Amino acid sequence: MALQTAALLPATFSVPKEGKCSASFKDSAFFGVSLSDNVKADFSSSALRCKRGVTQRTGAVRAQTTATEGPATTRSAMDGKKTLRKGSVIITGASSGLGLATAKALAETGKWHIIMACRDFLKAERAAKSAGMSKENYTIMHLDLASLDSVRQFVDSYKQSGRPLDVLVCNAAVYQPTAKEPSFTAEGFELSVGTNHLGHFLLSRLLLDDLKQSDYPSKRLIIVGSITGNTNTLAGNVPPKANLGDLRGLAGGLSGLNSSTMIDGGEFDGAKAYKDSKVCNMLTMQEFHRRFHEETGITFASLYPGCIATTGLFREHIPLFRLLFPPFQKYITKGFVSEEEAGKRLAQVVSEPSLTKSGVYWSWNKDSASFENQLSKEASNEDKARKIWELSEKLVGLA
Ligand code: NDP
Ligand code: PMR
Repeated sequence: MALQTAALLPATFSVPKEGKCSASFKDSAFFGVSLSDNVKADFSSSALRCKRGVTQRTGAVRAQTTATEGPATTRSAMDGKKTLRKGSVIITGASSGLGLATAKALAETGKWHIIMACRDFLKAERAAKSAGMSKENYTIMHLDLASLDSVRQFVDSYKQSGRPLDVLVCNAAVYQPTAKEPSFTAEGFELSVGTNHLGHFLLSRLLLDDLKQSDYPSKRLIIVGSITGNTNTLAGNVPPKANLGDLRGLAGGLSGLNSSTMIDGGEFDGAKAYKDSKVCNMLTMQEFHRRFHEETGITFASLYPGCIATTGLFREHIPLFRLLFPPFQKYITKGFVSEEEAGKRLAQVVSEPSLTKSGVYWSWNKDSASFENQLSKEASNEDKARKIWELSEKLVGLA
């Protein structure tokens, strides 16, 4: 297998020490660009494409019955000891991959009630069942991040449920590497940035007050990031690279009408749009930290959980990629992690008392120990973070 996958590596690339990158790529045979451009043409019909305006799933908003919970600690009548109530955590996109594995890991502790915020209610229900999660540990609520109306409805339903909010995990994402044409959210934003960044931006802004009010010992807002948005790594230098430019496309609304569908104003590229959205996720986490950490005590964090090469994220990639990507990551880059391991990592960021530092981008070394990682220049640019915040506020109707 190692031999097979070795043949997929680009003809030349240099790996600097500790993966810090100044890599050069030439003639990348499969995982890079040249071959995949040819193969893309053959397989693109298998991609699940949404056309403009039809991304919003129909289906009524449904929520299981929820119970109001009391203060974070109650004194037991028997022995006078303080006991901590179950924490309430919302996880977006908990119907598969990292979100599901995290929900499962937290449910197994018995210390958390997980609100699975998902666009496909039945898929989420089946996923929770097959993961062996018991009913009393989770609630499924409908959320389609590709519709700002749906985000607002979700927030209203959550507030009405009377449940406290202790941790919010912005995990859901879409990745459209083979798309030749852009698709759009209900409001007409390019789908990847619209879902991964703008949907989550509105969600977290609207739920910030609920987090603020939580009396849980540690309240957290976690936005999942990725190595591929960080150009200070080898993975982040695989073309197309993330680059937000001067944000002219974002300022124009990413609609493709009077502006580009890409944040930097360039030609549509689905893989780049995803990586750009991850940069927005990591910048948003830092902007939250600067604006609200001191005042609210909320821990804001992001992370790269490892390369979980088996998840549904790659569902729109060509079949050959899906076949070879897991062994490539396992045996060549050694960046592979199982869904279970990645779920445990994100569960640590949710609940570990040692991971309360705010403004941090967590990663794990090969012994699975967490460490504070360095973000690329662009993914830590304060000026860009502030501008993205302000432009995003306008796009989602908060300013
Ligand atoms: P999956 O595709 O398995 O999970 C993505 C989840 O997002 C699914 O539950 C999906 O729902 C949900 N989702 C997609 N669109 C929407 C929407 N419009 N509204 C609500 N939910 C939506 O991928 P992963 O588990 O791999 O990805 C999870 C996170 O991990 C992402 O943020 C990704 O960027 C990040 N990540 C992944 C890495 C990897 O190697 N896989 C590496 C680094 C970061 P549905 O089930 O209905 O499709
Ligand atoms: Mg990458 C240490 C090397 C490393 C790591 C950790 C990843 C993670 N990747 C690495 C290296 C390489 N990748 C190299 C050398 C190549 C060229 C052969 C390569 C290619 C590649 C492709 C085509 N890698 C990819 C793709 C994708 O389509 C994935 C992507 O970019 O999705 C946005 C991907 C990924 N590589 C990773 C990770 C974690 C991904 C999934 C990205 C994410 O979720 O952000």
